[in-house]
Amino acid sequence: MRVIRFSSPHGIRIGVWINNNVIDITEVCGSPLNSFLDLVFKASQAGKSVDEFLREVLEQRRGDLPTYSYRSIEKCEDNLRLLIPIIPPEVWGCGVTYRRSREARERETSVKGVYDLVYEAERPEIFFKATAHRCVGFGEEIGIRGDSKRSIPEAELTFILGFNQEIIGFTAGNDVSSSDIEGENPLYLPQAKIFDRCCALGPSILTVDEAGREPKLRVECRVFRSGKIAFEGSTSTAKMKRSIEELRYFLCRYNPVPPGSACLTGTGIVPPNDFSLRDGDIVEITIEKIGTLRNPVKQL
Ligand code: DO4
Ligand code: MG
Repeated sequence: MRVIRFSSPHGIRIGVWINNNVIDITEVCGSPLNSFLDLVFKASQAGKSVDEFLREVLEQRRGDLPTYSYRSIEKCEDNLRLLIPIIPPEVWGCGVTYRRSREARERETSVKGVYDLVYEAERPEIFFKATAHRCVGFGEEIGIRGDSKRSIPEAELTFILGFNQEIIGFTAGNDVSSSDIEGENPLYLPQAKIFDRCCALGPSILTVDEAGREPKLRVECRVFRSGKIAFEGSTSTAKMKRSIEELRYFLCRYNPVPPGSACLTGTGIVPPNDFSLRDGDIVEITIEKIGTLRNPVKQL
């Protein structure tokens, strides 16, 4: 199933998104559900998977639960607003997991060979990407650095970790990056990756029950400038060199990543070298079954 976090005149809500309907499940279990992690916890207390738990709740209570149209939440109608689907204590990123990313980065870097090496190595590239207060949700501005000449969106399938470092769901992530800073020297990677509003997540969390552990999903990225498409590209997670489990394993090895953390799995879509995001652009990332994450760009 697909779960969203949104606000309504009643406060912050958790909803199940089915077709164009969002069913508010915040009040279905004794104490209110505050987050997707809460839902995972309540389901496990009941000895059920999240989808089993939700199916049971919907069978028993669907008629009495407030229901909204997803479009009205997306458009912020009636005091409704889509929120980041989880507040991640940590966000990590994986790199060079697609051939396209390796080739584009090898072309742009001043230090030849590092991307070729990591693409072939047993150990993947995994880097620290963001904390919750650097992340934004649907409709919020993503940042591009004022000291970068080439900022790009990176559309990435993103997994969310549960209480035991297991994957509990997937969302879409935008690993907004300053590719000229990264290209100048790979040691500048933290500055190319971590800054104000450097990561967008959303719009929903697709449960692992529905997605499976190794989902093969179409990923699309579009950038709109003055109403026209300035860049578009697509890929499929089937083209990823590494498995999701391999990335999760290396991320969590000797590393106590806290529950609710997110990990972006790398991009298979890289805009051409003469493209840079600009203030006022709109970036849309669509991942099959997860939905479309849309964010305006703000030059920092
Ligand atoms: O190697 C630098 C970052 C790579 C990355 O972010 C990606 O491949 O998505
Ligand atoms: Mg990336």
